[in-house]
Amino acid sequence: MSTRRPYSHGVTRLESLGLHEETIQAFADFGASTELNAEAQLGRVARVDRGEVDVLVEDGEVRAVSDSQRSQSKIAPVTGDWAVVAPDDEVGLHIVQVLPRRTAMVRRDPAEQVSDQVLVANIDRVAVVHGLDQAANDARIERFLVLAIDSGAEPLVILTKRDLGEVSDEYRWLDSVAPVIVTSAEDGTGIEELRDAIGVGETLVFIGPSGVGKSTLVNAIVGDNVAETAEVRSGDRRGRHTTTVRELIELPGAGVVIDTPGIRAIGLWAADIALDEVFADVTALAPSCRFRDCTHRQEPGCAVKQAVDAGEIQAVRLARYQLLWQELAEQARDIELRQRAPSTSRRNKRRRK
Ligand SMILES: Nc1nc2c(ncn2[C@@H]2O[C@H](COP(=O)(O)OP(=O)(O)O)[C@@H](O)[C@H]2O)c(=O)[nH]1
Ligand SMILES: [Mg+2]
Ligand SMILES: [Zn+2]
Repeated sequence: MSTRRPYSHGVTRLESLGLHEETIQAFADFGASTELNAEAQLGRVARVDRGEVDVLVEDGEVRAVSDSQRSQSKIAPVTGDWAVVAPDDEVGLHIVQVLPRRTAMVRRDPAEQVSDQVLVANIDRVAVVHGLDQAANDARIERFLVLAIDSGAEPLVILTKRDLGEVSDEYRWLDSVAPVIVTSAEDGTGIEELRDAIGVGETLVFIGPSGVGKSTLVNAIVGDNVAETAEVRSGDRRGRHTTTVRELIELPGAGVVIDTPGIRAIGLWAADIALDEVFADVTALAPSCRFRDCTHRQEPGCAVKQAVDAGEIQAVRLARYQLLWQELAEQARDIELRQRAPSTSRRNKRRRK
């Protein structure tokens, strides 16, 4: 393998797809440590469909087999991953290696209390999408924001469907946590602003429940430039209305956006620091509580309780913070229990609860 080959031409494409120096280095290091097929090349995973993966490479898109299932020790690729693809006699084009992730959005595995699941990788911005046609759902937005910040990417909130609803005072708290963009696909409000938020080579992922307008935003961002639209559409065999997989879409000359299917249940995973950031109004007061380990429930001398009594913090917001905090604390305890009893099958342990 030559580590240079993939960059000899088409370098701008991989760069606009978000290729960073550290990934180039990781690819070179991997090539130096392994005997690789001369055809091996670097690419970015656009979508994963069971064992098959679509990978954007320097001059197009290839479909490769992910053999992480055959080999348990291998990291399974997710959308946004940088991976080494190469042909082999047995399975054809396949994913040889997933390169280290710069950032990753991780949730608790919905099927397992004590393991995690990477949703997307190498993202720069996570846009939490909420529709203004729906009632404000602070609990959901807070949870998604914790997930967003925990990924290592910059959070962003997008309030869609401005034509169908007002941006009431209920949304004001968001301003202290993340930038907010208000959009309407109906009249084009905020689309330019959103497009400007995606720098060259940057990756933005949309998250939120189904129906809030994530795919519509993707189309609006891409559709403004007819040539880009044609190019993106030609590589897109699926309709956009039913987003079933996490899908990476190229904005030629700009960056990439990742559309996701609606995520309803999202368990947090070891996201304590991000939690404190989303609830900075609460956590900033904690050092003033009399007890260092104050839970802000019944303790005397609790500065947070005082702020609630004074009307500075809503009691419901404190309650939501405590709920998420408890979720993470229970998870940490479960993980510790599992580590102490390594012989117990994870599944059995889960069932017994
Ligand atoms: N009125 C209005 N409808 C919108 C807007 N954005 C999306 N929609 C509609 O909301 C529905 C769901 O949009 P979609 O993009 O599929 O949502 P997703 O599930 O989050 O990807 C579709 O019928 C869209 O036409 C908007 O800004 N205004
Ligand atoms: Mg969609
Ligand atoms: Zn307290």
